[in-house]
Amino acid sequence: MKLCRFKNGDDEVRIGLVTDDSALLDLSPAGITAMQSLLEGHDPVGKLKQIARNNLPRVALSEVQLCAPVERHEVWAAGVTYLRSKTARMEESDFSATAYDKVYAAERPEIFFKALAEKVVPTGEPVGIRRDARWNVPEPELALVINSRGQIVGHTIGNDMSSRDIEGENLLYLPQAKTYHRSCALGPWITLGTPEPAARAWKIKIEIRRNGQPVFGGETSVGQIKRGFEELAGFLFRCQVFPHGAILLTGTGIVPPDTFTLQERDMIAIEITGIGLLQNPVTVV
Ligand code: DO4
Ligand code: MG
Repeated sequence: MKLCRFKNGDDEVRIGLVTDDSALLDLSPAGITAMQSLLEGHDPVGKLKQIARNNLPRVALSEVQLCAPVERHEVWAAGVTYLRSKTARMEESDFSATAYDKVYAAERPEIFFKALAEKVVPTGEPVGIRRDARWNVPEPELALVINSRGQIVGHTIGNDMSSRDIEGENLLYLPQAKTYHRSCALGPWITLGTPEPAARAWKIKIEIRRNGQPVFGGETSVGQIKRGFEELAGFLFRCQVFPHGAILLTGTGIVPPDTFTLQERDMIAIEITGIGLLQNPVTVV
C-alpha cells in the first residue's frame, strides 16, 4: 500500500492512498489529515484497508502536486553499508581511507544527520549541488520509515546528495558535504507493510540525463546491503528518542565513475522496484 502527501488544487496538503499508476484516494473525508496517525498506529495496513472501503474521492495523480512523504520526522542516513560505497570512499580520500575501511567492518555503523523535514525536497523539485564543490553526485538509497517506537513501518526512496571532493578532503567536513540546502530528496510516497526479505529483493536503479541524453546509469539490489534494517534502526534509536519518528537512508550501492560530476539542469531519476520513481532536476545552491 502506498501512502502519499499531496497538494490539491487549493494548495491544501492532503494524505492520499495511491491506488495505481494514475490515481489516488483522498483520505481527508475519512478524517486522515496527517500520515502520523497511521504510521504510529498498531496496524497501518489494516487500518488503511478498512478506510479504503469507504467511498473516497478518486483524484488523478496528474492533477496533484506530490509533497515529500515526511511530516515531523528527523531524517538521518547510514553510510558505507555497501561494498561499492566503501571502495569509492577509500579511493576518493587518502586522508580518510582507513576510517571507511574500519567502519564497513565494525559492529557500529556510520550514521549521520541528514535533514530537517521541512528541508526535504519532494519529487519534481530541484536538488542542490554546492557552488563551492567541484565533484557532486547523487546517492540513490532505500529509506526506512520508522515510527516513534523504533518500528520500521514503511519504505521510501532517498537521494543523499553529496559533494565528494569536500567529503574526501577531510572526514570532519562530512556535514558540509552532506547537509546543505536541497541536499536530501525523498519520495514519491511511502510503501507500507513490506517485510525485510521482500524489500531486499528490490532493485535500485538510477539514470542521469543531460540535455535529454543519458550520461550515467547504474543498478544494484537492496540485497547487496551489508547490514540488516533492524540493526540500522536499532543503532539510530540507541540512546536517542524520536517523538515524531525518523527516516533513515540506508546507504548507496551505486557510485558514478570518478570522472562524473553533476551539472545544473541534469535530471536524476531513481527507481526502486516496489516503491516507484523519484525524479529531480539539479540546481546550483
Ligand atoms: O561517509 C561517507 C558517507 C557514505 C554514504 O553516504 C553512503 O555510503 O551512502
Ligand atoms: Mg549516502
